[in-house]
Amino acid sequence: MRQSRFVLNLLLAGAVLASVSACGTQPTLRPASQSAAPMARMVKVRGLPTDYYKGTEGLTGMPLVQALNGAVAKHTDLGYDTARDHLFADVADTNDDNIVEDIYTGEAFTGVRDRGTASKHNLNTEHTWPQSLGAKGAARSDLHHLQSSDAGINGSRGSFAFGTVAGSPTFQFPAIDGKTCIGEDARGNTVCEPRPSVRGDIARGLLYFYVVYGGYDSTSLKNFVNEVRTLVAWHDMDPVDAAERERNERVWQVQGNRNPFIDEPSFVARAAFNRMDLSRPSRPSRPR
Ligand SMILES: [Ca+2]
Ligand SMILES: [Ca+2]
Repeated sequence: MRQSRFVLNLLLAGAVLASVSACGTQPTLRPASQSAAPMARMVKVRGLPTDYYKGTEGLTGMPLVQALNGAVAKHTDLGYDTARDHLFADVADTNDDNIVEDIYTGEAFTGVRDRGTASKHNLNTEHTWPQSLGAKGAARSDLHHLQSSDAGINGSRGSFAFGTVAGSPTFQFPAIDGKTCIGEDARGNTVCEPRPSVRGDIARGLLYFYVVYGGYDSTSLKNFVNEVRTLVAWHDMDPVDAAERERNERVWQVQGNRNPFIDEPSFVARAAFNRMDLSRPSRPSRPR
């Protein structure tokens, strides 16, 4: 694959200690207009049962988060092996061409059909909410926050929060659209700033994770409290597209629950994550 070789060369050139300026990937994506859309505007979404979000009408803030938890938390725990097979076979390959991209660079890997063929390409499973911060048990296998990633880049990201790199990146990975950087944010915390076209996807996966697992005692909100403002901004900058909707349908088909922020983007603004006290005890409950 010409594109694959091109990106690989870029990676080899770029995955070094960087001496250039900040990540610098000014978003060129159009701002979303749907954030302020009222619930009444909700469009008909393929596969979405008409009463799936029943009980969320008129709610905002933490009451909305708790109602969404009630709607989406219950799902089938596929187990880690089966979940990863689905990730590489269909969830991350929404156009069914057996080509799966690395989330952070867009590098294309051909002939990927399951976790075994993914592994041959050094492609592994990125937990956008780190395992060390609570993606354990059912959460470890929850496809809504899992992404395909080159093992090396996955390792470089480690368990750093997502955010905006302010100074010179420590690492940068050139991508097919911009680059993914790791470096310090304006407060001196090390963060990962992904390429622009996946920022919204990652944000919506993490907001889902908070809704479903935020109430677990084993879930650490250490990253989330620092990254949530950025995630909300990324949700607006990188709106839901057709491929992301198709991904949501495929997760729904295999694990039986949906990401509400893909189905109805205005839930993000209504939840008012920016103003929510994430540390208070009335966090969402454990899935039943
Ligand atoms: Ca594909
Ligand atoms: Ca996107």
